[in-house]
Amino acid sequence: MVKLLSVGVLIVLFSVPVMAQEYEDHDSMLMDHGDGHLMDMAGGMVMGQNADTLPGGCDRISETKEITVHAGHKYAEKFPGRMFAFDTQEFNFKPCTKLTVHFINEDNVRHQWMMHGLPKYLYPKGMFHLEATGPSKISGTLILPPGDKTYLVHCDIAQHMEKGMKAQLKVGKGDGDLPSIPGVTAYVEADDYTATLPELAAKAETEALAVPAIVATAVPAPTTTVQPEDSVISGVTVIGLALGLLAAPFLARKFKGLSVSEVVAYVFDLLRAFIELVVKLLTILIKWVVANKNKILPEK
Ligand SMILES: [Cu+2]
Repeated sequence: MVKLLSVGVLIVLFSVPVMAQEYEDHDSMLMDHGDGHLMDMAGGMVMGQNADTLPGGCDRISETKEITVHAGHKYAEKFPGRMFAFDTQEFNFKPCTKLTVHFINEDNVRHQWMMHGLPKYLYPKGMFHLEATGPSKISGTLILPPGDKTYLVHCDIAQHMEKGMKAQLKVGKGDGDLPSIPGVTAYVEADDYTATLPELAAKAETEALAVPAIVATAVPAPTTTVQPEDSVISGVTVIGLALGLLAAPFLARKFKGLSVSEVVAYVFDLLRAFIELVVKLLTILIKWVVANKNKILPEK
């Protein structure tokens, strides 16, 4: 019993430092490479660090702010279809704010908090950029420019922005909203789940009601213009149209009142019957070819 207890105590003692080391802190290990570029050997990086140079148009630092931004898969769970996200999608600061960002990456991959559109004379490539190979924490400071502007903040690792790691930072009133900010603005390449089969069928029915007038005017056309090729094409077109017209209301009526799953089941049933027919025809064809081959072979 004493042995068991001591083992338990040992396990607890050993797991404490492990739990404490859940996040690697890059801040204490960073080496200054000059030009606001700080880096360590563990995958932590700050670019565009600027804690003292005022951007043009700023007389003084208006406010000193500190924020902590978390990044990770779990923050995307509330946004359908997204894989990664920051815990905050919109930031707002006064012009000329001295901003320190503590960036905590909670995933086991690399994430960034990358801000674009800053003045290039002060920030290399117009960027302020925190990068952390997680799970870890990294901090950086910048001074925001004057004026009302909306800045893009994202993770530049391939597909992470497209999969949701995107935010906007408004200085002053900002100058509009950026697209595809999870929970803020509409997703630009959103899938459309609104059109269901019964709705499409109903649409086809209303279109079918509108089309007969066109057919009526189209039919006499081949008789007046005596051009054989044209009349063949228009004849086929008219037959196709007529078949479509006959089929559309039939299908519309058939699908009306059915649930989506019933419609899908019906379509699959049709498909199955069609495939069975094709397979049957193919077997007949193969049998016929093989039979003919057998007949030919002895003759040689
Ligand atoms: Cu990322």
